[in-house]
Amino acid sequence: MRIELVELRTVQLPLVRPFRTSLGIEADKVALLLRVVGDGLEGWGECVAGAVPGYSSEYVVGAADVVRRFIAPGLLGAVDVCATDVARMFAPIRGHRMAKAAVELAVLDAELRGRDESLSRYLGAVNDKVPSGVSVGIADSIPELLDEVAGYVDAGYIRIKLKIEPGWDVEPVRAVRERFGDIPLQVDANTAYRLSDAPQLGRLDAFDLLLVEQPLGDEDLRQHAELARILRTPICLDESITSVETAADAIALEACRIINIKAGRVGGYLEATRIHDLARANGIAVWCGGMVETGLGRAANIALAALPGFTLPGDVSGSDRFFDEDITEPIVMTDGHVAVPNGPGLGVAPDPSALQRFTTHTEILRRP
Ligand code: OSB
Ligand code: MG
Repeated sequence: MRIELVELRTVQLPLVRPFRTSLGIEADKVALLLRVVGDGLEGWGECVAGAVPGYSSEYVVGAADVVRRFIAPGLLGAVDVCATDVARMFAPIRGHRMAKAAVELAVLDAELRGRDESLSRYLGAVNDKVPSGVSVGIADSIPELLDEVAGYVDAGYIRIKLKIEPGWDVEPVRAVRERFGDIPLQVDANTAYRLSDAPQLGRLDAFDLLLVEQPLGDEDLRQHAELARILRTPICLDESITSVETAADAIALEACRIINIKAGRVGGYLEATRIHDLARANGIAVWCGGMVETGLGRAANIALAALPGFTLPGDVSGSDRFFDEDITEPIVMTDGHVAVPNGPGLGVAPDPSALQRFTTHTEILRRP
């Protein structure tokens, strides 16, 4: 398509409850949304960078700056842009995968709408609904955690993920196991441990967890491989997997048995499918991670999670897990599953009134 306009829009949505991880606590979701317009088509993308560079080095204002200065001029100056060209076009810009992923998604959404094809079909989805897991933040006390988990179990979520950190690991896991029995359960440390914590992490082996996600630092592939030889619980990597190349290294080093795929973290949905294919060919299970996306990114994640290698439930919860009101029609979880959107492109679009109410900043860039 010939892109005439790029819109950068920042939204801020209150969370139904603060979300606390080993990285910090957030009461609102701040997201950068991108809109591209051209050839009579419109496409939307959501950038998963957070308000602060905690989960990764990217953050909302930085991502907006990269798009404004280095990506939008390329998009607006090109005769024709195809989603499959976006990664190559902007490869000279190092890193900034979350910003690039959002751009690629917006272009892809527009293109797919133009030919009336859904993102799920384009990516190779084989399921029309996917099992819904939920990520549960660090609580102030065990009783409060159990109340929150009870709400999700009653709502029908079929897998629970507990955020952990040193001082909040064995006891919450034990309490959830005692109260809820053998539900599918896993934990996520967001890099909070060191290899020298292996004995403490080893105490989690008693609880038959599906996996322990990213216990060590994002650059500690070799140390994860060492930890994997000590633990019985399978290691899943999140932050460490930033590309198909790092996925290949992690697999070769036996640093993980499972990969959490987040399209934003790896530079886009196209790279995400390549990691899916590589993992599948190597007998590595994958599941779809989440970044507290609005309905836009959430719909795209559900499409990805419908690919055949996604054999574990993802962090693909209903919109109401995080938001009283979403900027799109809400993603609804029923009977432990979310439906894979089948409309053209993302299959959802922002509601103009909700979008307006949650917008904190808008910037429009046009073809010179
Ligand atoms: O590590 O998976 C993570 C949210 C923000 C940043 C990192 C992570 C998360 C989650 C939430 O666990 C998953 C979701 O969106 O449901
Ligand atoms: Mg994680």
